[in-house]
Amino acid sequence: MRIHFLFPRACSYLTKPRMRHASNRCRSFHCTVPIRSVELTKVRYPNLKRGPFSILGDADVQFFERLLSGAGRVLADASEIEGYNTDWLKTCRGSSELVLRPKTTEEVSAILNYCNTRRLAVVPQGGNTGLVGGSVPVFDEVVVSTQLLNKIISLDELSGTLVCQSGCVLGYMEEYIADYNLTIPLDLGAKGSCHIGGNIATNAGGVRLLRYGSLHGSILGLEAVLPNGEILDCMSTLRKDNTGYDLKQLFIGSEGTLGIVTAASVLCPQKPSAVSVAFLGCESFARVLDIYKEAKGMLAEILSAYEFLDEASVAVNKENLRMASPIGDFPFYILIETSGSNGDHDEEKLNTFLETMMSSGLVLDGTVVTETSKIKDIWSLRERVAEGLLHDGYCYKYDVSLPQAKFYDLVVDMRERLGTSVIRVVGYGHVGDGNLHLNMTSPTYSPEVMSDIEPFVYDWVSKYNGSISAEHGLGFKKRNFIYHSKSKSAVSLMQQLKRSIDPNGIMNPYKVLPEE
Ligand code: FAD
Ligand code: 2HG
Ligand code: ZN
Repeated sequence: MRIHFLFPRACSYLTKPRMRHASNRCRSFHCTVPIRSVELTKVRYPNLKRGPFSILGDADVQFFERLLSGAGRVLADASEIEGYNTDWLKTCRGSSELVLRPKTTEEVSAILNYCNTRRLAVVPQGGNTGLVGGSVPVFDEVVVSTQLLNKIISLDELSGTLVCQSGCVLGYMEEYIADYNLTIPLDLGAKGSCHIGGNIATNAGGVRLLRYGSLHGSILGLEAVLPNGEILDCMSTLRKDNTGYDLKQLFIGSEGTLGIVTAASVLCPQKPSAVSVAFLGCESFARVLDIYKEAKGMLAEILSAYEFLDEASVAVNKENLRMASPIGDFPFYILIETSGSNGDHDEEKLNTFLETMMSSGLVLDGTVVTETSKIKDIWSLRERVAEGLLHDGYCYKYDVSLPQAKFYDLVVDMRERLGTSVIRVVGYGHVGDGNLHLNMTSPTYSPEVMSDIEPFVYDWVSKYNGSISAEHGLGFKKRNFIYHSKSKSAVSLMQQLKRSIDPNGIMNPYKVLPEE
């Protein structure tokens, strides 16, 4: 048994944000599937009917060209818009003929007002890193991209309140406020491309949720444009405000079905001055949980992330991304991050914890790093699995909440069920949040494999009172399984709300709510 205190080799960090500008296609990831070979969604789902929306005409395009003057604001050329039609996973492809790139809330308002009057369906799109097919058209919806809504509006250093437009790239925001010793309460592998508006619309979780809680707490206010073009001002910067219904919460996690978020105020915590990351190996998932319990007790207030990967996930890094693990081979790996304000204190605590874990035999091997570049290297082992899986071909992706004790049984059951019909079944995720990422891959999309996975996976999760979407949302792919996690009365109220806010149903149709 040994603990290394240095990370022996450098790993590339492809998800590094491209800074100081917010033009943001997801180029940092390498997917092997060419866009044009992605099957059109309307072909893959032949029973799905296009809604009663108008067909885009020349007069519509001319209207938008007058509204959004300047180059690159109205895209109608097929080669320019194919990236906007296809999701990050290369599993959904729409047939939109128009992408609009507004710069101001007023422009968004004029766009939605026009689309509503004309009954043109709309898909809001941020960084297009969503994993449930929510950010791309299903048929020919107009894409409204927030790429140019990318201005930081203000920062109150004392309270840590950052106000910005919704198209700011998360990684850019992080870098911007680091100069003020602040940090963003949200962090995820797609930070180099995803927008804060997309994060809000999906209520993204990520690897800091354990420390800072969800966006329902960190978003102090927001501005959204409703489907009829009306601007909803809920742009509070107050920590406490109990005046009436908290309407902003409706938009957090609404996945573009109720309106377009155009700006937000984000509560940014103090940037921790001391961060350490440990990467540990252990023999079973039961041990992952035992160690978690000990970490909560012994690391307490400095514990900021507790993530796990199984052996099959680390094999993805090795085989598909040529990344090496800094420790030997083990059935399970744990990534623990501590963050605090006193390096000596935190290091002492972490070392005592690790020594206890090693001498008790719970941890079999490990490495600890404190240098920023090495911390990033270790994090990339965890954050790049999603990217590595794409190199296999097609990825069947599930993101579930389960009681922690049952968590890994789903992976075991799925592996047994699918056998050799898939390339691999991997399990990793946010243990501290009870959020498992279960992924299967095959060389190409297989309807047979799909029917072995669904509805089995959803029934399994429902049986243990879990959620079929912990953090990625329902989007297009999971909407018809909403009843596995929500009651009839809850879905019915959601439908009523949707109808009252968007009576013509133009906002992101075919997403979130089930087919009626
Ligand atoms: P998009 O993908 O463009 O859109 C997502 C949804 O939000 C769509 O339904 C879209 O219509 C809607 N939307 C976008 N912008 C707006 C807006 N301004 N107003 C209204 N609706 C809008 N998710 C997690 O929760 N945790 C993770 O740890 C995590 N890690 C990821 C790692 C990788 C490598 C990748 C590729 C994705 C990951 N995701 C994760 C999923 C994804 O990054 C998040 O869902 C992210 O919040 C989406 O932001 P986006 O700007 O890319 O939104
Ligand atoms: C993560 O936590 C993301 O890395 C992506 O939520 C998970 O791709 C996945 O399964
Ligand atoms: Zn995740």
